[in-house]
Amino acid sequence: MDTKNLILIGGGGHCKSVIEVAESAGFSILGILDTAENVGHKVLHHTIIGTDDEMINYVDKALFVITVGQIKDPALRIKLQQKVINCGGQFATIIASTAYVSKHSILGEGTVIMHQAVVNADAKIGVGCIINTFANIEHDAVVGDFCHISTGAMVNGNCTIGKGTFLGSQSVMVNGVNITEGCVIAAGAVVRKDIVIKGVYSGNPATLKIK
Ligand code: JB2
Repeated sequence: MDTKNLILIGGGGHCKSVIEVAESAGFSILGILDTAENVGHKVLHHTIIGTDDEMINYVDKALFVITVGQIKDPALRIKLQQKVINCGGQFATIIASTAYVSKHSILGEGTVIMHQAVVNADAKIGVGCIINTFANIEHDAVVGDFCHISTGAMVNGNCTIGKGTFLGSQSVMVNGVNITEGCVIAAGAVVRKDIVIKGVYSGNPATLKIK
């Protein structure tokens, strides 16, 4: 198998951003899988070549990446990642040409580091994460599986983020704070102390809005 070939799962807005990233990193996109009504449509210069039922046809030809995005809830990304695994598929881990990723950091499979993001020394990023454009993951931070760290978010040194949490654009975690699993942190929120109850948080300091 040519590990520079990719099949993208999901052909919406997030897929466009991942195409930019993947091509900058030297990958070739064989095609996109989406829902039946979208087969044959184009996403930028690439074609939706089939549905998820056709994953099996590509396991020995390409690596996969989930390009359905994630605002709030990672359930669909988790389901699709599992479907790829069940077919025997393998995932690409993609780093944009303009991102900086420390050689002392660890990235999980299927994670995409978007343009201009930074992952600093000894940071650990789980599987299936989106580290979006201009996000900053500082030294020793730990990001759980299937998190989306949105555009321009700041995860400072020694922070930890539980599985499936969404960190909104330009939100900030001050040094060393922890956020539990499955939270939604609104754009611009400033997390100043540990968040231990799953929920939706916003403001500065970030406070619980919805449990
Ligand atoms: O089960 C599915 C499935 N369900 C929806 N399998 C596959 N392969 N694809 C699926 N989709 C497809 O995901 C939809 O048909 C559609 O083409 C795509 C979702 O596109 P949309 O543009 O609505 O959202 P997105 O997930 O690509 O992007 C969201 O998240 C990003 C992080 C948007 O909110 C973006 O603005 C955001 N940057």
